[in-house]
Amino acid sequence: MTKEISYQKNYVPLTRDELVDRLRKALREKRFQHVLRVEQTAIELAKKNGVDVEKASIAGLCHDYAKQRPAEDFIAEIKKKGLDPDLLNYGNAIWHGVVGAELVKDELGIWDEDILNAVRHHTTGAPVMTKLEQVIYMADYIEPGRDFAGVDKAREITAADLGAGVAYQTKQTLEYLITRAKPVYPKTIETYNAWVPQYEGKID
Ligand code: DGI
Ligand code: FE
Ligand code: FE
Repeated sequence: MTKEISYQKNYVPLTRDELVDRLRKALREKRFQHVLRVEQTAIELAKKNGVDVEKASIAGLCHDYAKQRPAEDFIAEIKKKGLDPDLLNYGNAIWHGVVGAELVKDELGIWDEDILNAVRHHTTGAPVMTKLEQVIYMADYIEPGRDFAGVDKAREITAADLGAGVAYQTKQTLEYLITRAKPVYPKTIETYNAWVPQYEGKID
């Protein structure tokens, strides 16, 4: 059942309906539907893990806000905010979260650092993540529209232990990138070292 919550805490200067409209305008239909599913999955995981449901809704809706922006928007934002120039060596896969969070701040008026970090880290994870960041990282991976090999295992592990879910996704993603000879963003490796070895034997 879809849960629509009414925002009470001023994390965003918009109602939920207005925020949903902004996402609908920023994204193609398929991506917009993914964002709505991530929101619902994030709300469920938030309730289970003692995370603020309002933050989970906002971060779930906003996590891919910048996904369909042209490269020049990200490059301009990297320069404007003085972000790490190494970012210029990557592309949309990394930019839409790390740089996308800056666009969420500038354009949607969201200043809460926990929400912004959840957007920032939703693709790569981070060595230290709040419960909200873990919830968004996992909701993006296991929302009901996902159907890759291993997603049911990811759902089971995450239902039992949110942190183990983080470790499972991080290991799978690194394997996927290496198998395809893709560049690995340094933060992804830091996430791997911080999360995966401590779950050795429990996530395979
Ligand atoms: O935006 P979504 O498709 O909903 O999901 P996402 O933000 O988790 O992006 C997943 C993509 O990002 C997937 O194709 C793998 C890629 N990715 C994750 N970590 C890295 C990465 N790509 C590169 N090049 N380097 C990484 O470290
Ligand atoms: Fe994403
Ligand atoms: Fe996503």
